[in-house]
Amino acid sequence: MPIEPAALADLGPARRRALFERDAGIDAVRDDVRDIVSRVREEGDAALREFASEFDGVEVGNLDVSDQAERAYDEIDDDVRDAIETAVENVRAFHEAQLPEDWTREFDGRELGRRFRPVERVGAYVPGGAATYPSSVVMTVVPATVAGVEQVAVATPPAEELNPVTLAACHAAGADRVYAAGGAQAIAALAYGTETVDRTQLVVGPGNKWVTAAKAEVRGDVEIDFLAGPSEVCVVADDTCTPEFVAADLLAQAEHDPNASVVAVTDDEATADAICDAVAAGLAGRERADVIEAALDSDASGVFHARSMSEAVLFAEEYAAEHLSVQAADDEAILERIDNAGSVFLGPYTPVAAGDYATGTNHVLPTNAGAKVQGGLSVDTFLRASTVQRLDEGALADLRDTVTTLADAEGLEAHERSVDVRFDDD
Ligand code: HSO
Ligand code: ZN
Repeated sequence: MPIEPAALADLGPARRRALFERDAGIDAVRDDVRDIVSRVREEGDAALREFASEFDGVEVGNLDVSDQAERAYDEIDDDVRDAIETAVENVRAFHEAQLPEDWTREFDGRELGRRFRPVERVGAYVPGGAATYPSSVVMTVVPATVAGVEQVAVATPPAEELNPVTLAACHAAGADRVYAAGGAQAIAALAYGTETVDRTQLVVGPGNKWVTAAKAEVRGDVEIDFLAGPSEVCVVADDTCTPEFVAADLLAQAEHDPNASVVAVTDDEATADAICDAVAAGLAGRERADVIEAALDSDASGVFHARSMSEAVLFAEEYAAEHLSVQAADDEAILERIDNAGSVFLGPYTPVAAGDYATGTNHVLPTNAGAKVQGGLSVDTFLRASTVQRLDEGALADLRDTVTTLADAEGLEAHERSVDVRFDDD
């Protein structure tokens, strides 16, 4: 179906809901996912094997395939290995720059500080199946190792023959374990452990609606990064954009998943028409045209024209996309006015795909408007901050009245006493 431009002003409430309260099909699979998660919890490896046979059509022998990673690394094509290494290097450099330093400062005689320590055991989900995602290995494992995580496990869907590039990326990025487990069942295994899969403390990574629903299900029993479901992009463009570039970025994210959401918004009607034409022209000949068409067909996707750039910006802000691309003359000024975005791509030569693979920024980002409250995967995801304090006698004396008064107000007399006992006058 050809994609038609629509005026933002004409969008009815149902369409606005589909755009702004999109859930990428996650709600609809929650019940099924709950069953899968509890089966893995109860039956462990046996459930993983059964689901592999049912969903992936694979009879899995060994669930732990860690020993295949190094061999795959040695055997893949040199150019692919080099590309993985470049991506690892760029992602490592950007994430090393994020490493916080422990600090201590004096606040009116009180010595206060923060120190950062890595989580010990992390599980990273790496999608597979219809498409394979060695890049997601890099995006999850490298930041974890930069943070100093001791044990990083990767789970990726089983296959008759596991994708060698994904395995090689596990080795290059420094994964300690690799499991052949996919979908909701893999998330359950990482969250609760099985005979083969070590229980982890934090589960991260992108996934389809089942994986994302499973992360929502196990949240609470295990820490998760955030919900990183099917891909999204919002392009804000003006009449200086190259419509073919905008269309190419929409088609690229649409090819991830039939539940992907892709939108472009512009203040110029002719530009909206040109983007639609370029989408139609660009669709022809795409290998994954069926997936792309399904994504374009969604009510959460579309090409829109606004009456002004201010209206376009308000739309983008409300949409809160996983990826925001600004292809307009005054991109910095537009960026200045948008707070809600997982990762921002400025200018005509910054396709989202560059960040997907190799600029160094992370491609595991919040979807479904999660960007309103959350940033993407980073070194911080894998660190916890403790606070530290030391008072000398004088500093405690300065604070004595405040603490004892508040303790008294709360009726906690032993708290009061624990301060007073330290003074001779008591
Ligand atoms: N755009 C996806 C990441 C990805 N793209 C992986 C290509 N490979 C979600 O940010
Ligand atoms: Zn992508």
